[in-house]
Amino acid sequence: MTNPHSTDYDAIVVGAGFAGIYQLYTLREQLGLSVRLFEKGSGVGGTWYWNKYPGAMSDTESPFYRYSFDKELLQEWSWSRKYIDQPDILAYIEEVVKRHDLLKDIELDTEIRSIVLDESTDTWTVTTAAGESYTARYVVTALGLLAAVNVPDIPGMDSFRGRTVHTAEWPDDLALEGKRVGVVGTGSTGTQFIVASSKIADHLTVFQRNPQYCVPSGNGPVEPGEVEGYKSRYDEIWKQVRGSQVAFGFEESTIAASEVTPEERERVFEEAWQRGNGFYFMFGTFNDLAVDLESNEAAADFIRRKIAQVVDDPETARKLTPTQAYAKRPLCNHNYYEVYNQENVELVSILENPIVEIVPEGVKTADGIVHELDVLVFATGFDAVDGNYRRIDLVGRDGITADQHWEEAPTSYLGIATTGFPNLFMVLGPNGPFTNLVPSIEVQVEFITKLIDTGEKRHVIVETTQDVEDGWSVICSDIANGTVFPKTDSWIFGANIPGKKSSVLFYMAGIRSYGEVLADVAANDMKGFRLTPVKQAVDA
Ligand code: FAD
Ligand code: NA7
Repeated sequence: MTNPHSTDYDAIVVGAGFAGIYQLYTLREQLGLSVRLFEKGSGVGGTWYWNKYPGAMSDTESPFYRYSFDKELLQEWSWSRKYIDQPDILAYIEEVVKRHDLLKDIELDTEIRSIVLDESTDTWTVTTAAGESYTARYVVTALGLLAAVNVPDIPGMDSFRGRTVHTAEWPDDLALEGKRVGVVGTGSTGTQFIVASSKIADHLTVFQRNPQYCVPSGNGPVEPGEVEGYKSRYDEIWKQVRGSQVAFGFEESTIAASEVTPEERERVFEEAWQRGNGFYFMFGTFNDLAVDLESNEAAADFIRRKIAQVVDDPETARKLTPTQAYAKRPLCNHNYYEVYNQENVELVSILENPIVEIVPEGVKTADGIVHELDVLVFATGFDAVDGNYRRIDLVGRDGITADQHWEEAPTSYLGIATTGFPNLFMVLGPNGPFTNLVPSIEVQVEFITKLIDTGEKRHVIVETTQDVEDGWSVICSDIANGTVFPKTDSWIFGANIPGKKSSVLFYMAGIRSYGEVLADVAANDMKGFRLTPVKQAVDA
């Protein structure tokens, strides 16, 4: 141990999803630090531990939704469908934990309530919900960017006689067979749930606020030899992924929709529709759908026409058809619009006919109808990015809390560090990369490991400063404002939570550009980080 101050652990990690697990691994195995990871769930897996709703799956294609660091596991672990379902992702994460013997350093069922800096010793005290406190010189928060659940406040919620559940808190004992189910929300989660539950439930009522664009996923069994093909190419695959923009394993298009004929646009969109995948549709077809409103409208128009073709009832098709720009996180699903041709599925537009209250029998809408239900599901998303940070007492220099520091907006340097919080690093903090997330998690964890290694080897405290953080915020805002994404309200800007100030929450220039920034920081003596000598312990 290089620091004269004695602490319980060198480093504490909070959160046992993809991010925290890899961080525990690198700090322990590469730096040889003593590390404790605290996780409030009863198991590891993060997102994939909590989200057990019917239909829960990744919409990143299977080969690319996994770690790259364990080369042996890449060869051993197989998959049978184009996309991996939640149980398989969870089993995969559990296998990683098992084979690297990580569980011995993980404390499950332990919610962290506060993380407080002691400036006299530059150490952090981390306190659990049970009131136990631990100290460490470094803290890595891997709290999840889509993990703090958002449940709307609707009058009469408590009066409902059936069961109410948020998709990210799906209980093991809730079966939908033979039930009348209602679902509020038609985002990525909602559409997955709708497709799956429409096959199980007796009757499904979908309460849709803003309709979204959804393209086919192309899901299905893998072709013979497909998995082996990927396995033989993993080195080049990860190089391509980290050298791309959205890290989804395909080459982004270099052709602008604005530069080709309408016929060519139609051909390319149709090909992408047949291929499947939301990010592919937005970034693999043309390079300007996310930055040029006219090109974006061409894609939107194509999807609208598909909805009209697929959905039999014109009134249902009208309600399902978005009019806004195609500018939220792109969705994909297998046979989503087809579901609305089923007799047991009913669509209620709560934009036109709002929910007024929940009553014992179900959901009452403004037209006076009570939609009778046994189960009411909220697929209403998350207080994204900073949500979990606001739910703990995170106190840095001068007693300033993260909440106070982020009063105007959650900000950071590189999505990793924020001013006044020395030796505390975030994975997927505010203004980190907007991509397929496991590759970006790996990039960030590896960089945080370098920062901590710098602290250890040079006996310095590592922290960022306000001017540097402000500079990164400007870069992120400029990039985001050059895209079409601010044209709609969504969690990408924190605009889905009532009362939350809308702000830029992501670095939208892609993983390649992000990696280049990190490489430049590292090559220039950790540019943007202040490195100050560790204080000597009073009684050392
Ligand atoms: P998480 O997996 O969210 O883990 C955070 C952990 O921190 C949780 O286990 C939580 O319990 C714990 N925690 C939080 N606060 C505390 C506390 N105070 N004390 C103790 N523990 C705490 N991303 C993609 O790239 N592709 C996809 O296809 C995709 N699909 C998704 C589908 C769903 C339904 C959801 C919800 C998300 C999806 N995501 C997807 C995003 C996904 O969250 C990330 O890909 C990734 O799993 C995030 O890993 P993480 O470790 O950063 O966070
Ligand atoms: P999203 O994308 O935030 O979607 C939430 C959905 O819930 C969306 O349709 C919302 O409608 C709807 N919603 C939210 N609040 C309300 C209220 N108060 N009333 C009615 N409807 C509401 O969350 P997801 O979980 O689907 O996806 C988030 C990410 O996690 C996703 O990218 C995946 O990676 C997993 P709105 O559009 O706001 O009108």
